[in-house]
Amino acid sequence: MIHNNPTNEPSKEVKLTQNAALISLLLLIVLCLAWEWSWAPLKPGGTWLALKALPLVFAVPGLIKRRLYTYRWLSLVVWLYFIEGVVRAYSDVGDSARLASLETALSVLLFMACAGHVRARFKASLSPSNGEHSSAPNTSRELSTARAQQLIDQLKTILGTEQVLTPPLDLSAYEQDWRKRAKGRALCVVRPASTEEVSAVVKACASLGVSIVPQGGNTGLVVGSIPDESGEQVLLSLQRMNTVRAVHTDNLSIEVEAGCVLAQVQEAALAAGLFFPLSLGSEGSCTIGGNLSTNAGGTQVLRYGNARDLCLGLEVVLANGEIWRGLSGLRKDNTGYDLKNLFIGSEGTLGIITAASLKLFPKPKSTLTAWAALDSLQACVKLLGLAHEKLGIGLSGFEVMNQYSLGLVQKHFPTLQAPFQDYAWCALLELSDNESTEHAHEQLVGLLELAMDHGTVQNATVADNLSKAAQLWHIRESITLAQAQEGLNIKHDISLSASNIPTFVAQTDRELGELIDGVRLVNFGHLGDGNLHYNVQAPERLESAQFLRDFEQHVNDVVHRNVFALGGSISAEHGIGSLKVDTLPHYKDPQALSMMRRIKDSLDPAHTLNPGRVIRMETQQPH
Ligand code: FAD
Ligand code: 2HG
Ligand code: ZN
Repeated sequence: MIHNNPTNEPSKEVKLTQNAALISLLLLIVLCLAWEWSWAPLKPGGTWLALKALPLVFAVPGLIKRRLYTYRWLSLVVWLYFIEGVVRAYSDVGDSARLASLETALSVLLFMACAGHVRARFKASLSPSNGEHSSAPNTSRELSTARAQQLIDQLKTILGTEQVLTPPLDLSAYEQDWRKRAKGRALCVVRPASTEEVSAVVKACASLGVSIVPQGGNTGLVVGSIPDESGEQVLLSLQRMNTVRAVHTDNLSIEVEAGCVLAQVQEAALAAGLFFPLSLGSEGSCTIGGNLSTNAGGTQVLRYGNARDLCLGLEVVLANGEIWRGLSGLRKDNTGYDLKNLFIGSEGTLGIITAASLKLFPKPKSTLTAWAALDSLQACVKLLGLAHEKLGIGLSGFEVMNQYSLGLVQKHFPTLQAPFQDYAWCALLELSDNESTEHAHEQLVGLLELAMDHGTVQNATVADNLSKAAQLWHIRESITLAQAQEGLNIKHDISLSASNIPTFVAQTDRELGELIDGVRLVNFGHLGDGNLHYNVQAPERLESAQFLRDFEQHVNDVVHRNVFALGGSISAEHGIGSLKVDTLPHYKDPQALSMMRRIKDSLDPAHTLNPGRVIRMETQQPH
């Protein structure tokens, strides 16, 4: 969006042409009235002349307020006065002919003043601002077009022409979200390659009040990384900032640029004999900047924490283009507020992360994966408790999937067949052991045997090699893709105490079953973190877009109300984006929202960083 800059002062040329236009317009009005008075008082011709003055009178406030369309409209209309004046000057006699000549002259003057004014405003809008306020007030769509072109030219100077992508190039890869829930339109896509370039881009945009949407891998699930539909936002892709700056083996840390793909960071750690535990189904395309901006979770949170817990420091470009270099890499630093944590999870609304210092870990000696079949979600919670008790810190992953979600995977990816069919729920357990594979095996098998003896687990298997383990994880990670193949759907990423999840599911399944005949519930997630993806697919009889139109709001209301009643959160790991921005105020503490607004106001006072995401400010109304 292009925002007005209230401090813009008009240039001398703009003022001069405005004065000339106003004077000639007022004289023209006086002339029409005088003409009526002296030549054709109260006669039909005179009445026409008085009516002629009326549109001119209406134009006065428009000229005073410098409305561009009034100038354009007037500069065309006065041609009628000019032609009429010429005709009368030659055909009339006496006073009437003299007044007609005067009308012709004033019309020419007014036309020139209006045309000059439009030109002066256009020129002013194109003048380079270099961080200073431009001389033209940005009060109209016409002007924003000129400013947009000015900005694109400036961005090309900063980045080189080939790194500023504009229509008619196909920008849909940047403009369409992963879930195909929304498509925006960017003014342009910029692809900076360094922190300094990001800073220069942000400064150029800030000087014109143009908003920026940062984008990493564009795998976000809440529509936060694409532009809105205005065609006035700059999409800033971090993908070219993909250097691993350093691996500090002694300090168990790594410094990477924000556009590094998550898998690239994992590989760099492994190449140094270490381990970076963040792991998501999208790790082949999501970026570390996106992971930090969404505070991503994934499948290892149980043991290692989410993206926030893995971050030691950040480098950030602020909304005014200043650079905060906070990459200390220190594990302890109590010198005031923890600034990095403001940016983590802020979804690009407070600053643009350009680099990060991250924690690495010793690689576990052995990692074993098991698949268990269970009768109920309650049994899954019981197994989780037992796994904590028996495996202790070794438990690094505990995922659950309902039968329907596994059926969808099998339908769309027939080679991905789950080990057991016909069970209401399955659990995927991972043990990371620092002694040996034998030790890990003994522990995991011991746990599963005990759980089967208790009747908690119905059936189970332990993957006896890495490729079998990878295959089990592949099944789990493919649910999102299978759901996408099945059609548009409603996602929920809820957070509850793990022990409350069965109550939530039982209640919500019942309510949705009553609301929507044949509704399909695709439930899976990170039970070990109390994080369930309670996803809702259209009944087979309904077309998915129609289903969303008819039911999305009702479904969301039921799910969110039940989560709220159990003291949970409506977003555990995916964030708020624009999909949940208008839901958040219903479920978040008003005091917390007020503090969030104050933080946003102080770090991004012009609200130009990813506006309309996470939290609405007063200037950002829903479309
Ligand atoms: P984008 O989608 O590009 O951006 C996400 C948000 O961050 C946007 O608001 C954007 O403006 C902002 N942003 C991006 N980069 C920056 C930056 N450098 N500075 C400031 N702001 C920035 N998420 C999980 O948490 N856990 C999962 O298990 C998980 N699994 C997934 C599986 C699949 C198949 C898919 C498609 C997605 C999954 N996700 C998961 C969601 C998504 O991958 C994560 O949210 C991820 O962290 C987004 O990273 P990205 O680089 O794609 O960010
Ligand atoms: C996962 O856990 C991701 O696989 C995606 O968070 C969840 O598709 C989803 O709803
Ligand atoms: Zn998840």
